[in-house]
Amino acid sequence: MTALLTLTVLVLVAIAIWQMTKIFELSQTKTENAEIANDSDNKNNGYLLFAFLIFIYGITIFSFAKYSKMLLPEAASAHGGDYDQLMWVSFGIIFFVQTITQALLHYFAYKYRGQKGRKALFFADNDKLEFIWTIIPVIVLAGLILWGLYTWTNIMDINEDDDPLVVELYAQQFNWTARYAGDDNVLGDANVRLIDINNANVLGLDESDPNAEDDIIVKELHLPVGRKVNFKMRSQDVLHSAYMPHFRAQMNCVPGMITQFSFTPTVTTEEMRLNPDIVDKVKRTNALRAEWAAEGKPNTDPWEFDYVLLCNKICGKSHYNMQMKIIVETEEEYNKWLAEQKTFKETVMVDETTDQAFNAEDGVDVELSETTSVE
Ligand SMILES: [Cu+2]
Repeated sequence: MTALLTLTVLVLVAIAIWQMTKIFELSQTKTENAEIANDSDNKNNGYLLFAFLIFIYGITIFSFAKYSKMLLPEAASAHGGDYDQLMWVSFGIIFFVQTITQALLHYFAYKYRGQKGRKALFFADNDKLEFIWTIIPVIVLAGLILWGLYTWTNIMDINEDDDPLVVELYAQQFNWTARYAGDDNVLGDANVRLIDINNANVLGLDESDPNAEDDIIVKELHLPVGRKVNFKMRSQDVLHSAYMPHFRAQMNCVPGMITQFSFTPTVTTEEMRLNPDIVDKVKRTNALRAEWAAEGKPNTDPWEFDYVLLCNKICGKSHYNMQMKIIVETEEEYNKWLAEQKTFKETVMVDETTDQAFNAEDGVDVELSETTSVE
């Protein structure tokens, strides 16, 4: 009720101001119509265009100075360099063209502003001009598109050559699970209908498929540096997207089908932690966290850099926190870690009558309780 009254009062005040303005205008004795822009109005608008141009350039320089540090560090995958190069060349061309066209656009709008007695020139066409402004974008765009297609084909070349590591990324609201193909490097069949939470078969592996026996299910992704990884993505519920920004990799996870992406990690986690951009970012983040800790805010433990797998499709209320840690390490470290993990056979198929067989240490049990508690 109060809101309605306030609104009514505001509307009445607005009407009163409008009426008073009208009366004021009518009371003025003037020779020319105030509704039509005169030379002085046009000139002012012309100068305002220059002011707007300065604003555009200013905000561009400001953004570069303030936010460049937010950009990702150098790519940590074999194809990442090509991807970045394509993006930076596209950015460069857009930046160059936009800087020049904005200046011309605003300058000409000022130069040919309305002036008493000035008439527009009728200009039918100019073949030469039209040819120039058609052929330049055609050549530039065709070049970018061809280069983009070539890069895309190279990146999306998923094959079984070079003995790739086969890893499944399984998405569900709101967490990730990874599955290694084991000694045979072949993932066992899986189906969402075979999921048996009570028996810890969280990914719905087909227990009758011999390929599933040596599969290893984990909540932390370890990758050996320099070895190609073929990812096979599945989703349990809605559209998710497996996004690994440091590796310049992203692929949608679609319920009912398997999507794929492949890349070779080239920089270990330890090496990336020494990258100047990362060192700087960690320093800035931890300075901020120290400030928050002083104010008694939660979640202020010092942060250490890690690669992450994020979800990049808004998939529900906890989408923002749907992530999994990725650790890139040497072949030896990777093999050592893998040897410590239990296979599907060891965790689920050994004794189907008890939940005790399930290894509580690898964290999948935590994931189970989350799965059942999420609405
Ligand atoms: Cu998601």
